[in-house]
This record gives sequence, structure tokens and C-alpha cells, in this order.
Amino acid sequence: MNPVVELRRDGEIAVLAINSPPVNALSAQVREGIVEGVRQAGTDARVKAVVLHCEGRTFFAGADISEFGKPPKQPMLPEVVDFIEASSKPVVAALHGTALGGGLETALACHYRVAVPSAKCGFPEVKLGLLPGAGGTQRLPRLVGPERAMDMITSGSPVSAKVAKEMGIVDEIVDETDLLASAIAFARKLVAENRPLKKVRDLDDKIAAARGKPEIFEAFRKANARKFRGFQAPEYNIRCVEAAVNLPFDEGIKLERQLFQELVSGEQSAAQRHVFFAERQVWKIPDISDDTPTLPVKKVGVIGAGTMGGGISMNFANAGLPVTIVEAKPDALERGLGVIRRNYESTAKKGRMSMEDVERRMELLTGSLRLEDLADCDLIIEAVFENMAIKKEIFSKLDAIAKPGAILASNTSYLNVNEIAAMTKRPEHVLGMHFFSPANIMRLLEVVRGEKTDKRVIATAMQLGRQIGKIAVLVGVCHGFVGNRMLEPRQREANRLILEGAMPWDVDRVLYEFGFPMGPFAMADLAGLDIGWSRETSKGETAREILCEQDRRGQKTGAGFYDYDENRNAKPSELVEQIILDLSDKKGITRREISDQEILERCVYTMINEGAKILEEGIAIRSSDIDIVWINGYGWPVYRGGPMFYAEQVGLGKVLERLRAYEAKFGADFKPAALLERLVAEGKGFRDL
Ligand code: T1G
Repeated sequence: MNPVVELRRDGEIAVLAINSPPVNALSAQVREGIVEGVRQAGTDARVKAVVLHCEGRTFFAGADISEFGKPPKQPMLPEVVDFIEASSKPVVAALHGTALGGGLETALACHYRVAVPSAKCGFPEVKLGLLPGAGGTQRLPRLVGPERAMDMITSGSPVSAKVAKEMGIVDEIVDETDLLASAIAFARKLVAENRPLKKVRDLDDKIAAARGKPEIFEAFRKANARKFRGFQAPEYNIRCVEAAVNLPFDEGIKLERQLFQELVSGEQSAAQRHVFFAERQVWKIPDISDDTPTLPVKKVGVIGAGTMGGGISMNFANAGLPVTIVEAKPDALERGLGVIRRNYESTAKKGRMSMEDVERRMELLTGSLRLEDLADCDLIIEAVFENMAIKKEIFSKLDAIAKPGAILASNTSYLNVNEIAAMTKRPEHVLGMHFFSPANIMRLLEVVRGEKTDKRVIATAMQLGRQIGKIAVLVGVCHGFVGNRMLEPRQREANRLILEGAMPWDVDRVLYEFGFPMGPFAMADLAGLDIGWSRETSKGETAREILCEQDRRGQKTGAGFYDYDENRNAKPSELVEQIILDLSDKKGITRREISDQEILERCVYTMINEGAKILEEGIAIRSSDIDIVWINGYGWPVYRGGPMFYAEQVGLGKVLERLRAYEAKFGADFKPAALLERLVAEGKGFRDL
């Protein structure tokens, strides 16, 4: 008797009911139960058709991801789907929730599919560095055509039931309230009308026109080259769809199987599967249980209407929460609200929001010049200039104004939250909420736990993070928390490398090829080289200072570390090269040939080493949290899993050996963290902590 799969009969219709919470993942047990159920229904003369129905919140949400990388358990999913399709009696899939990956493949092997309006269908495998490996790449194009199939499987984004119906994936949209009864009625109709067994594998009309036309696939590759840069899986998915068009079904299946095996055993998929589970781990805080009561947050206050304050406010307005934004000067307030409106209007122009929506969100935003207007807010976020004295002054004033029980948060990106909290009589209600620019876009939120922050306040901030669509990572108090603290050694090494022999464009090229969207010097030009710089205090000690002194402030001045053309395309600058050569000379540094490997190791291994210190100090709960910070806040390529996961793929022993080599050459900045030494000595990894 299979504990998660049950076969029931409703007259001549058999119902194969699956109940394997939380998401009916197609684990070995579920697969076994499905095959046994279809077999029994097949041999039961009373049964004329079968309905495949999942209980709980969703139809199969895919293969069981936790099984990948482990010894395979029979029956494998390709056999299961072939067994369903080969059934002599029609099998109807009843879709609700999220029919994803192997779940949708199972549905496509059924002869008919019905869905409730709220259902979603998709192939997210590419987000796991994979491809639909149970016939999805061969059946989907036969139903929707190669272009739409490539869109779906290379984006990984689900489509609604309505769109799935239009595309031909779903045969009928049924009543939201009673899917099972509707599916059984649909199956009865099939039997009564003696409708044929519709096998997707036999369809050809949607692919015939594309046969022998490689230009279709070339055009798709070209149009998505930038988006797919560095990823292995998208190309493999495209090759499978091309095979679906040009090869007989079974040969296409063979290629799909081969390419799936290559991906599932590869480093990129291992990294992206790590990230899948890491994104779900961040919400689990060992000493704060899921049932910790949270505080009500119905009204939010934001201090500062600059770039950060404006972006932060939009998050809460987007979630339907009223926000009062306080600024010191009327023109700054007007400018800030103007930027927000223009942001919303440009989103509306792109068709991603209606003008009614724009007005609705703007109505939720109230500007003010008085801190006192925040007295009735449940949460107040300070987002002013990164200066401790100013922040301390604001928090001591806020403490007198804010109502009892209000949460006071600072958007500081470096400063000591405990010191800020000490300016109030309610340090247990003070914490950091560190957003990333542009705050209405960037998914990452570092929630900074002060030494006195109450558990309910932390639980509330984490829940709010989820509510405004962020991925919240809980971190402790130290300079720069997790992200910025690890960024400093990378920046330090990047600046040293250009004095020792590399050029800014060498360092940027190495990190760009590694997978970052851009290197540190191009990033600096984008942000502006004069952040925190002033002519009065400038000493011409660094390339950056000298460039600022020469009014090369970055993209905004058309010149920085790079020269920029009218389309902001960057090219290496001979003048900058000379400035750097002269600076090395002035500092008595003999320049030398520096390999790409040294550039990468010095920039990345120092970050990893800092990450190990962060774990040692308990500033991060687990190494995968650090990975989530860097992937969602600093452009670390997801297919490398994050700095700590990457270190394990390289081998902690190798990282340690290289750090020791650099320590011998360059000194204590490369001194390996004690934790790294210990883990290597014990033959363990960060994941074992
Ligand atoms: N396998 C194993 N565990 C899974 C899982 C899966 N497919 N999906 C979810 N979980 C766990 C998750 O780790 C969490 O566990 C709990 O379920 C709730 O998930 C051959 C190769 C369905 C949209 O990529 O996108 O099929 O943290 O917190 O926000 O071609 O889960 O509670 O211990 O995310 O409501 C393709 C992955 C697989 C879909 C629900 N399928 N899942 O979101 O809940 S590859 C996917 C999701 C494949 C075949 C191929 C989401 C969800 P815990 P949750 P949610």
C-alpha cells in the first residue's frame, strides 16, 4: 500500500489521488504509486478513464529536487510519463496550484488536461541549471510551437491557466471550487463521446513549419545572448527544442536524456540547486520559532526622500501600506516624491502597471517636513546620509516621538546599530533594515539584529521583508554587516592589483568573465567616483582621487577609469593608464605581469576568507545565507552558487593554500581565518557547520 498515492473509483472513472505535502514533489514513492495506480486502473475492466489529482495546495511542483545528485531510485520519471501516455484508457490531469517541471511533464503525458483558473504551469528547470528531462522539451513544442516552447523553458517563468489554455497546454478551464468533480465530469464526457487518446508525442502541426529552419533558433539565441551569458542550461534547452522540430520523437528524447544527464551532474546545476534551498533556509532562525508573534505594521514612516528613502517607500506602497516620508527641506521632499512618481510612470509606460495603479500608490505616499508626523507609525525607517552623528540625533528625537511598540529601523549600510539603538530607551525595538539600491528593485534586505533587539521585532522585520517581495537575511552587527564587509577586501585587492601591474580593465574583464555583471572599476564609474570624495581632502594618493581631481568622475562626466562614448560604451583610457603607471612609479612599486588567475584569487579568495570570519563571529547564521547576500545584493553569478559554495567547489584546501601563499608574499591581509584552517584540518566544509 503506497502511503502517498491512492486509487479510488467513482463509477467508471478511477481517481489516482496523490497526497505528498508540502508540494507533491515527484519523489520515488510518488512515482512508484503513480505507475502502480495506472497499472491497476488499466487492468480493472470497470474503469473507462483515469483522473490524476493531487491533494493539498498544488499539483506536482516538479521532480523532488532533493533527490538530484543522489543514486537514482526507480522508476525514473521518464518511465512514469511514458507509462501514463501508453495507457489504453484516457488519463486526465487535474491541475491546480503550480504544475511545474516534472509535474507539467506528467500532465503533458496525460491525454487531456483540465485546470482551475488560478493554476499556473511552467518549466522552471533552467533556474536549477537543468532542462525538463522527462519529455518536456519534446512534448511542449508539439503543443505550443518551438518559439513559445523556447520562451517558456529558457525563462523558467510559469504561465496562467488562461494563457495555458490559449497555448493549447490545457484543454478546459474548470470551476475553481471543485476541481476533482469537474475533472471526473470531463473524463465521463470523454468516455461518453468515445474521444480518442490524444498523445502529444504524435502531434506535428505546430513543429512542421519550423523543420529545417535553423535561423529560428539562431535568432532566439542572438536575441537572448546577454541574458543567457555564462549559463550552460539555456543553450541545452534550445538544442532540445531544435531536436523536437527536426528529429523523430524518440530520438529527440534520447538527446534530451543525454543533455539532462550532462547538466544534472555539472557544477552549475549543483550551484543553482544549492541556491534553491538556500533561499528557503534564510527564513529559518534557530532561536526564533515560526510561531513567534509578530507586531502589527499598518503604517510606515521613512526619514529621507533621497534615492534610498524613495525606493524604500515604494516597496511599502507597492504592498498597499501607507507611508509618510519626512524630509528636512521642501525642495528635497518635492524632488523625492517627483522621482517616485516618474519611476512609477515609466513602469506604466512599459505596460507593467496601469496609471490607476500609479495613482493608487502615490495616494499611499504622504510627504512631510515634520518628524512629529511619524508619531502614529508602526515602523519607522531612517534612510539619511551615512553619518553616525546625524543618525544618533535622529534616533534620540524619534524615541521621544514614536508611539510605544513602534519599530525603529536604520537603513545604515555599515554603522553600528547597537550604538544607534543606545540613543533610545527602547533598544529592544531597534534594528537595521539595510536595503540595496535601487531599493524598489533589488531583492536583498539585510535585517541587522542588535544585541538587544526583541525576537518579535526580528520576526516582524523578516515577515515584512517577505511581504514586500524581498529575500531577507538576518545578520549581526559589525562594520558593513555581511555584504559590504566582504566587498572591502575585494576592493582593496582590486586597487592594489592596478598599482602592481594590472590595469582596471584587466581586473574588470576577469570578474566579468567570472560572471559578475561588471567589475569594480566599471561599477565605480557607474556609481560615481566622487562619492565620499572632496577636493579639499583629496591627496592624490589613489587612482580614484587623481581621476576626481581631473574631473573624471565616472559615467556622469563621460570619463572615469574608462572613456565613455555618447552611448555610454566604455573603452580603456590611455590617460588613465599613464596616471596609474605614474602612481606606481611615485609609490616606488615595480610593476610586473599579473595573471588572470592571481587577479581572480586575490579578489575572490579574500572575500571567502572574510566570509569565514563572519561565520566564526556568528554575524551570519549559516554559510548559505552569505551566498544569498552576494547573489541578491552584489551580482555574484547564481550559477556559481555564492562565494561560500564556490569555495567548496574549488576546495577549501586549495583556497587555504592560495591564501597562505599570498600571506607569505603580501602580508596579514591574507591571513587565513581560523575557521578555514580548522575545517580544512578536519576535512569538513562550511555546509557542515
Ligand atoms: N523538490 C523538493 N522540495 C521542494 C520542491 C521540489 N520540487 N519544491 C518545493 N520544495 C520544498 C521547499 O524546499 C520547501 O521546503 C517547501 O517545499 C515549500 O516550498 C525531471 C528536472 C512550488 C512554487 O523547480 O518553485 O522537475 O523549506 O517554501 O513559496 O524535468 O516551492 O519548507 O523545508 O518554496 O509556496 C522543477 C520548485 C523541479 C519548483 C511553492 N520544479 N518549487 O512555493 O513554498 S526539477 C521546481 C517552487 C524537475 C524534471 C525536472 C516552489 C513552489 P521547506 P516553498 P512556496
